[in-house]
Amino acid sequence: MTNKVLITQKLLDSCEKAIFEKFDATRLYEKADRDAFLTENGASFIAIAGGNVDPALMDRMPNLKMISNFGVGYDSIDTAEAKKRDIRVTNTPNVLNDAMAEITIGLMVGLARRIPQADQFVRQGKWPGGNFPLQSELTGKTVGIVGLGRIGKEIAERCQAMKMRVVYYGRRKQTGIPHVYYDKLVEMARDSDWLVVITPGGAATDKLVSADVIEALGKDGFLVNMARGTVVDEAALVDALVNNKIAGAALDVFEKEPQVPEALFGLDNVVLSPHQGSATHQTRYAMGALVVDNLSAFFNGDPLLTPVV
Ligand code: 8YV
Repeated sequence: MTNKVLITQKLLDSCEKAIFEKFDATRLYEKADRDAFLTENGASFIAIAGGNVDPALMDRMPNLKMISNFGVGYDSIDTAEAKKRDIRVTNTPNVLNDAMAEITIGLMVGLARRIPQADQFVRQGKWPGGNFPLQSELTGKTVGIVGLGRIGKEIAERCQAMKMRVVYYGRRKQTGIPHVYYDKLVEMARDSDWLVVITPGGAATDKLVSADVIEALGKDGFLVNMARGTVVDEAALVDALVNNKIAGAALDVFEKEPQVPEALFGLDNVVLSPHQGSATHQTRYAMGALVVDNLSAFFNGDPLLTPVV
C-alpha cells in the first residue's frame, strides 16, 4: 500500500511539515482546479488529513481508507457515510480540554466584568470623567453546562473554582457526577444564570438552544457558545440580544464562520471571539501531533489512537 495523503484544509505548519516528511502528501486546498485534480488523481490517495469530507469527495477517492481530522469536532465529516464505506475516522480529543476550558472562563469573566468595554473606557480617556459602571460577577451564580463531556467537565471544574453552582444537561444522566442533571434544556435554562454550550455540532444538536431555551434563560441570563454555531438558533439569539431579552452572550463560534451577524457588532452586551477555543501554540501543536500519529498508526497497521469510526 502506498502512503499517499491528501490534505483538505490548511493545517498547522508543524503538522503539515510532519505529514510531508512522513508520507507522500499533497495539498488539495492549494489546487486551483480541485475537480480536475481529483478526476486525475483522486483514486491514488489512501488517507485524508483534515476535515470537510462529504460523500461527493469520498466518491472521487475510491481507495480512501482513513480520515485524520484536525479537531475534536468532526461535524464537517460525514461519519455515517465513512462507516458504510469502511473508511476509518480519527479526531483530536483531550489535548485541547484545558485550552478550551481556560478561554471559556476568560470569556465569562470578560462578559460579566465587561473587560473589553473597560479597556476601551481607559484608552479613550474617559476615566477622569467618572468611574466605569459597576458590573456583575460569577460568584454564587448557577451555570448550566450543555454537554458535560471531556471539555464540559474541565469547564465545570473551573466554574466551581469561581464559586459557581454547576448543573448540566445532556442526553443522559451520568453516573458519579455530583452536579444536578436536567433532562429538559428549557428547564435548566430557566434555573440557570449562565448557560455554557459545549456539546458536539452536527444534525443531532442543530438549534438545540432554541428560541424557547433562550427565552427561558431570561433577561438576567448569559449565554456562552464554545461548541458550534449550529447548536444555537442564531437568529433567535441575535433577536434576544438586540431586544435585551437576555443579559448578554460570549460567542466563540457562529453559524457561517468567518461571517458574523453584523447586528452583533454594535451591541454592548456581547463579547465576540473568532473561533479560538483551542488556538494556543501548545494545544494546536499537540492536536497536529495527534493527526500525524493517527496517520502513522494507520499506515503501520497499528490500532488508531483516537478513532471515532
Ligand atoms: C479548531 C475545533 O478550531 O477541535 C475542534 O473541534 O473547533 C477547534 O479546535 C478546528 O478544529 C481547527 O480547524
